[in-house]
Amino acid sequence: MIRGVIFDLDGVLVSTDELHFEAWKMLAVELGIDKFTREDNKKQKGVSRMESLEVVLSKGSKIYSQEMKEEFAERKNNYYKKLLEELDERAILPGVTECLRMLKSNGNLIGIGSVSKNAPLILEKTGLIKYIDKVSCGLDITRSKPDPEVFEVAANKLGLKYEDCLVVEDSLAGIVAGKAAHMKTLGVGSEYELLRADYEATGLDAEIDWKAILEA
Ligand code: B16
Ligand code: MG
Repeated sequence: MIRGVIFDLDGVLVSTDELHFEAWKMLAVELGIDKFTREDNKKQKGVSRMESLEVVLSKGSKIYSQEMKEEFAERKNNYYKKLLEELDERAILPGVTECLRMLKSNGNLIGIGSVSKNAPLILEKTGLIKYIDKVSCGLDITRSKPDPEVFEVAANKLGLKYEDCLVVEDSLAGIVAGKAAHMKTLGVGSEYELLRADYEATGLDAEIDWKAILEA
């Protein structure tokens, strides 16, 4: 029986994955890297800021010091935060609000499991925070997905056993992390068929048999 649902944020509840791509693209251009594409961006889903930077740098040929890499990551985050200034409820993906309301009225606890350090800001700006019982994000963890830490922290904060939680994710790293935490997984998004989750859907606006998932 599922008692808590732990949602990834970027790409599941909000469309901020597009803004991440724009900000990384700006940095790539500045570094003279013109081969960074949307296909590369898929590898950045659910992984930490520094790991995402490595994906960008792997498309160029220069070697940089740790200090320079930290400056690049900070620069990208500043671009990203600038883009987040415009963020509001319009960034909430289709079906999300209805889904969160349904889970609340069903008595389920709702958590966030995001490796983003900007997760609290995004939840505030979109107004989604009012549906969320506990947030586990990049500020709470030392290891990013596919390590299960972010979901374990979420379940611990919710006071739930791991096996009583469902993880909703759009990235392979996130599904692997959810399984490693011994949680059930629902894969959503355009690549859901590649995620090998326990359940799958094109998005939270799709036909999902929540009764069967929650009572399994
Ligand atoms: P930040 P999620 C992840 O969020 C993104 O998918 C990933 O692309 C990003 O690198 C990571 O957050 C770190 O984000 O730079 O804001 O700390 O999908 O786990 O909600
Ligand atoms: Mg995601």
